[in-house]
Amino acid sequence: MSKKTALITGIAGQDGSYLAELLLSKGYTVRGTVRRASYPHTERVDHLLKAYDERDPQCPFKLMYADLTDVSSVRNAIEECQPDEVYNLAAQSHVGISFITGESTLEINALGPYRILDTLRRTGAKTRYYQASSSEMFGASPPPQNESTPFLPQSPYGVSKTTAFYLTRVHRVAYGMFACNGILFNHESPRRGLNFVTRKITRGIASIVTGEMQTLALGNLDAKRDWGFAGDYMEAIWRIVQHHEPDDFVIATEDTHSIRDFLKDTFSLVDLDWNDFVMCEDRYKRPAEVPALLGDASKARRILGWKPKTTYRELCQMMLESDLRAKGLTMESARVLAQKLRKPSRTRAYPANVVPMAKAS
Ligand code: NAP
Ligand code: G4F
Repeated sequence: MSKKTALITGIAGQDGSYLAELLLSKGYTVRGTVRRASYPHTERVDHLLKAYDERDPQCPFKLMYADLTDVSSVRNAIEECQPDEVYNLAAQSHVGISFITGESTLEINALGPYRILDTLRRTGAKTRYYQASSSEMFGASPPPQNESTPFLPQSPYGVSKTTAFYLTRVHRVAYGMFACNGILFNHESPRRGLNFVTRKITRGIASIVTGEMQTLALGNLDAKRDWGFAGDYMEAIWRIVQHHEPDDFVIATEDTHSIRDFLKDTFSLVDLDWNDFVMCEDRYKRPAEVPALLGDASKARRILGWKPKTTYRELCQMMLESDLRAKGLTMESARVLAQKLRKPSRTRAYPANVVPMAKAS
């Protein structure tokens, strides 16, 4: 078993929680950063907080405060835990919101990694650094995308991640640091944030089935994404950091589906037709879109021996089951409830500002 210490920034996020579980299972001492404002919202890691006694100085799992916009907190975190590996997962991770909060997105996502890298460089320690880079950097570059595909970011988020990608490379090339990028395509789970499209849909279905919601408002349904399971992807990033030399890797399923497909494939699990429940609203459309993402992860397969275990269909099922379970339902009981919601014809009266998808062009 390893005796390494890992520092995970953004540990209370989707990926941070799965990575913490993985590293603890490998015998790591795990330290994770949360922001002051996140502290009461640690649902994704509460099971780990309960399992370990934080008062014990040797406790393998502890949270600490740090904010990537506050360099002194970044330095404190690194000095205090002296990590062998830093996994920088913290970010303003919502692409749509980055069009509204562009400045803070750049501050957190681009300057934040710089602050960590600069601190690590100054310590002179042999710490390995992982940067959570994103397929959003490919932007308008047509699929399939791999490590040689040009970056054409379409959003402030994409630009922030592209900057961080190059800052990571620069620290590797200029200072010989072990600094690597995982270019991860979309990965989802029952722990996905509520305002990302997959979770919005599966949670929406659960609320529709229980009668708490009648309709689900979404934006562009034509975009295509290469969706994998977050748990599988954490194994990939651990392998990137264990590789004998620092490098950049695309991590993807090599399978792509549109939002429309995801709607069809999840609503049909409870025998409903998504066209009866989904509205298209302009406020959920973005000023610029990434039309199609499909990763070519052959380098990771070849060099890291990594491939995803969970299929797209299993992911749809896993996410919907979890959201139904939170409402005390199983897939079977949801199907029974859903029977009453089936529409013989689409004759509903819609509010003036929304267009039923079946009628939208
Ligand atoms: P997430 O659930 O949004 O988690 C991000 C975490 O970062 C949150 O816990 C958040 O804390 C924290 N954070 C935000 N601003 C911060 C700041 N100023 N200082 C310190 N922490 C801050 O995102 P995720 O899906 O787990 O993604 C993890 C990383 O991978 C992100 O960098 C994301 O951009 C990147 N990525 C994700 C995907 C994907 O499909 N999931 C794909 C490619 C790359 P709060 O709870 O306080 O907001
Ligand atoms: O679920 P999304 O918000 O994910 P997006 O924009 O692809 O970003 C995610 O994946 C990136 C990797 O490529 C990460 F770097 C990033 O941190 C994040 O995890 O949107 C997916 C698609 C988009 O085309 C969006 O326009 O769904 C479309 N969409 C349609 N209606 C919607 C909605 N997206 C959201 N969030 N909400 C909607 O109502």
